[in-house]
This record gives sequence, structure tokens and C-alpha cells, in this order.
Amino acid sequence: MQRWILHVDMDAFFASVEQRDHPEYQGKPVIVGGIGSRGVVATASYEARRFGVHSAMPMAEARRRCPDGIFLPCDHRKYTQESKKIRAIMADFSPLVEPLSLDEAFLDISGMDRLYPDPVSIALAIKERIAKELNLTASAGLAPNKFLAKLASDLKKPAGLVVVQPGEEQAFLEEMPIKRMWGVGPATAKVLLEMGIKTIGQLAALDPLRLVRQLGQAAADMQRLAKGIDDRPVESDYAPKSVGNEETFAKDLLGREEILNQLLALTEKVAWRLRQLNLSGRTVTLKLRYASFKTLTRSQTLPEPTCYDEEIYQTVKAMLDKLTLQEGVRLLGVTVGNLQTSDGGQLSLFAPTDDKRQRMYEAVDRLRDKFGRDILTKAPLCKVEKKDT
Ligand code: TTP
Ligand code: MG
Repeated sequence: MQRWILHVDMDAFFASVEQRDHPEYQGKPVIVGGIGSRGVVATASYEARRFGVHSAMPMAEARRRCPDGIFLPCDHRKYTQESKKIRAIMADFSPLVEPLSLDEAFLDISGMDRLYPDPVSIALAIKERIAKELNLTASAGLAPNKFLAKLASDLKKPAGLVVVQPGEEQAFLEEMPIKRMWGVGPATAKVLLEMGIKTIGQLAALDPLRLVRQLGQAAADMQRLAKGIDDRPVESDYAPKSVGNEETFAKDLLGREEILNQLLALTEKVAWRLRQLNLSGRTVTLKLRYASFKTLTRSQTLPEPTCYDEEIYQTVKAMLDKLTLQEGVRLLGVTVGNLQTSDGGQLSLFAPTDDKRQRMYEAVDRLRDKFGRDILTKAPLCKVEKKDT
């Protein structure tokens, strides 16, 4: 399956937030940072950048270059709040989001073509939601790996989208100045320039032995990147630890059959959600609360991870069978933990497979996506009135 990594980076982040919240600043040079005499610029609006003002410049210098600028202190609390909203939008598009700072993140959007026609539409949809809901602009790079995606997002700022198609890696990097290389600081750049290396393409073509002699072992990784090869996964802080569902019933459930019907319904929801996230789990937990509020949990770990209704249901049922039910049941819960991605650790969503059962479930899930989750349920399922937990 083609890997697609999206890098999203907000435009002039702190300054754009201030311009949004103070319409009188719009279209004007806005400089945000330490406004004391020894402060430095955190960021400058694109209007201010035309005066040569940039991040990390001493504020005194910025004032000299742009005397009519609007100078503002950092409102970190506000930027952090905005950052959370941006991440919440991203989380709607992929469970694999790796934030790098307040205003940028990688997303693995591989295999999402079941929900969107192509990866470009996902990139556009994210940008659009940020624009609509937050009134801010972001730039994005879409590529087969992190290295290329990050380079790409910076090329058409502000509000740009640059796509590097598979096969275009080398051409994209060929003429790129060496200073854009990840991991190349000013000292390394100097060594490379002395060797006559000005572009990433030249770095890729260099004799590896010569490179290692000059720059040490790290040079090998650098050259792999220069060739457009980068297998690093998107490492999400947000990958769920477990997927579960529980329900409190309006009327206490009496009898095993009624309980099993509800457990089946809960299992289907949990399995559906797992498959949506391309996750499978090994540990199945049953939670049961009696009318007296006495609560039991039972867990069982399976030999293999699963995301399928039958396996989860059979495990839950086996755990229930071991309980002696003494009174009515007011709440039931089913949770699957110990998660991994369904294709055995390859970090991607909805990996296609020719496994027959997976295809059957995909068809079921498609119907549910379209008509709602209640469209298909296994018989026998009696309806029980629900009340809020
Ligand atoms: P960046 O994404 O590097 O910059 P930016 O979003 O302001 O502008 P661009 O359109 O080029 O992406 O950094 C994000 C925010 O982090 C920035 O708005 C302010 C803060 N920041 C600092 O406080 N100090 C710095 O030196 C840099 C580079 C950023
Ligand atoms: Mg930015």
C-alpha cells in the first residue's frame, strides 16, 4: 500500500492568531515576541517579513527595520488553546498524528481512500476545516515520507499545498539547497559547501565513503534522506490504548439471554470502531454492574489480536459464562486493549487485504458508514430502552 504522510504547518502562527483576534491588525506588519529591549522575535506576520523581520531576531533590530510595526507580547495560553483545536481537527482525519510543535504535525493518512477519493482531498479538507473553524491558514506538504512532506510544506507558504508523488522524490530534491536538509546545521552545511555540495541532489550522488570520512557515521542516514528514502513512522501520542463501549440500561437486564444480546450489540460497536482505526487488540475486558452498583470486571488475553465481532463476542461470552448472576444488571461494558495496527505494526489505516472476512466486514462497515450503525445487526437482538449514564 502506498504510504502517504502529510505535514501541516500553520502560517506565521502567533502573528496570525493576533491578526484574527484584532481585525485592525489585518494586512499590517505584526511582530510577536519579547517586547522588552532585550527580547527576540518569536514570529512576524508575512507583511512584517517584507521588512526583513524574522524569528529569533533581536526585537531592537526588528523595530529598526519596521518602525511602524505592531509589536505584541506572546500570549502563550491563547496559542496553546488554538494548537489544541488544530490537533482536534487533525485527529478527525487520522489516529496517527505526531505534533512537532504548537503549530505543526505529521499525519499518516495512508490507506484512507475508503473515506476520501485521494490523499490530496484529505490535505485540502484539513486545510479547509482549519480555515473555516479557526479562521487561520495552514500550509501542507503531502509525500510518501516525513522528510519529503516537511520539505514540501515549506515551499508554498502561506496557505500552500505541495504534493510529491511517488517516483518524483529525486526530481523534487535534485535542486533543493543543502541548507534545507534535515539534520544539517550551519557547521555541517559549511563542511558540505567546502566539498562543493550545494544541493540535496549532489549530496545524494556523493561517494558514501568520502561522505562518511568527512562527516562520520551520521552521514549515511543523511544520504538516505537525500535520496528521498525515509522509513520513519509517524509516532502518535494519541494512539488509543483501548477501544471500548459501555451502556447503562433504563431497565435492569434480567437473565443471561438479555445480557448476551446487549453484549453482542456492544461488541459490534467496539469491533466496528477498531476496524475504523485499523486496530486490533488482544485483551478483551467485560464490565458488569449489578443493580446494587456492585461492579465486576473480567479480562482475557487472546493468543492473537482481533478486530472481529465473533472473536470478541465469544471471549466476552466465555467470561460471562463463568459468572453466577445473582441480580439485575444495570450496566455492561466491552473494551479491547493491548492494541496494535491490524496489519501487524505497519502504521497505516485500512490496509487492503485479500482476506475474505476482512472484505466482508469492510462491506458491512461501508453500509454502516452510509446508513448508520444500526442498519446491520446480528439476530437476535432485542431493543432495550437506554438511559443516560
Ligand atoms: P514556525 O512554524 O517556525 O513559524 P511561523 O508559524 O510563525 O511561520 P511560518 O509561516 O514560516 O511557519 O513557528 C511556529 C511558532 O513558534 C511561531 O509562530 C512562533 C514560535 N516560534 C518562536 O517562538 N521562536 C522561534 O524562533 C520560532 C522559529 C518560532
Ligand atoms: Mg508555522
